[in-house]
Amino acid sequence: MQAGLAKLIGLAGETNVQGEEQKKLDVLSNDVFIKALISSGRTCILVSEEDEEATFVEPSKRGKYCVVFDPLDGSSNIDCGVSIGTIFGIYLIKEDHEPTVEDVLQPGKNMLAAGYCMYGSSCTLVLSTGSGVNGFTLDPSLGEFILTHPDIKIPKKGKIYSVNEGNAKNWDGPTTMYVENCKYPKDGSSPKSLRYIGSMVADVHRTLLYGGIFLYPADKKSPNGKLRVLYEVFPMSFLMEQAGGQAFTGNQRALDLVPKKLHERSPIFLGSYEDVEEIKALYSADEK
Ligand code: P6P
Repeated sequence: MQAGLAKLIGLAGETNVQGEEQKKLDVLSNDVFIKALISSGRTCILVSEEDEEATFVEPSKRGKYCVVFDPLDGSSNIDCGVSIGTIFGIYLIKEDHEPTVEDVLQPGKNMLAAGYCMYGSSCTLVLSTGSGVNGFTLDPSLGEFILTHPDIKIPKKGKIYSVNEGNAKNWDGPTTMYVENCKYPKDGSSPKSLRYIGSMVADVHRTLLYGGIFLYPADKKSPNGKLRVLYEVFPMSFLMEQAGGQAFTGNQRALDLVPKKLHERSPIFLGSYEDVEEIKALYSADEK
C-alpha cells in the first residue's frame, strides 16, 4: 500500500510477453509469487502472465499442482489508486511422467481451485475449491484473513452491465444488440447502469456481489478478445459458476474451452445466470 512512498510507482523499463510496459510492482509481485510457490514444495509447473515460458520446478522441490496466475492484474491502474489484484487457478498434474506444457493446457472445468485477491480499500481474497465461493478480508492487526463473505451467491439477474464502450465500433452483431438492449430495453424495463473500472478483479468482484454482467467481447481489432484464458478467463469463470452464475465465450461454456497456448486469449461474457442467458441467445440466433 505504500507503493507511492516506496517510489515503486513507475515503469520497470521492461515489457512482458504481452508487449505491455511492466510496472515495478508487476516485476516484484511476479518474483514473490514464483519464489513462494516453489518454496511451498507443492507445485511443479507455474504459468504467469509476466513470463513467456512456464516455470518447471526442480524435482527436489516438486509437488503435484500447477498454478496459473496473473500476479498483478490491472497494474496500469496502480498510479491512480484503482483496485488491482492477483488472479489464480490450480490444476492437479498427473505425476506419472516428466511435466510438460501439455499438462497445463487443460479445460477450465478441470481446475481444483481458483480465486483472486483484490488490493483496494481492503485486501479481499475470494476463493473456491469447488464447493461454493467464500470471501475473506485481511485484518492487518492480526495478519489473518477473516471469513467476511460466506457462501457468496451471485443474484440471478442484475441491473449493471460492464464493458469498455470505447470498443463499440469494433463489436460484432450480438454484442452490439445486447448492449443496445441494456441501454434501450425493448420490453420497456429500466435501462441497466454501466459500471466499468478497467481492472478485471474490481469489475468481477462488483459483478459477483451485486449481480449483472461483465463483457470483454471479441472485436475487429482483437478477434479473440483481450483477456487470457488460463489466468483470467478460467479462474473468474470457475468462481462465477460456483456462485450460481455462468460464463460464456460467444461460442461455448468458457470452462469447456481447451487452450492450445499458454497466453491464449478468449472473448468472455460472465455474471448473473439470466443476464448471460440473454447474450447466449443472441449468439445462437446469429449462428442460424
Ligand atoms: P481495456 C487490465 O489491463 C486488463 O487485463 C483487465 O484487468 C481489464 O479487465 C482489461 O485489461 C481492461 O482492458 O481494453 O478495457 O482497457
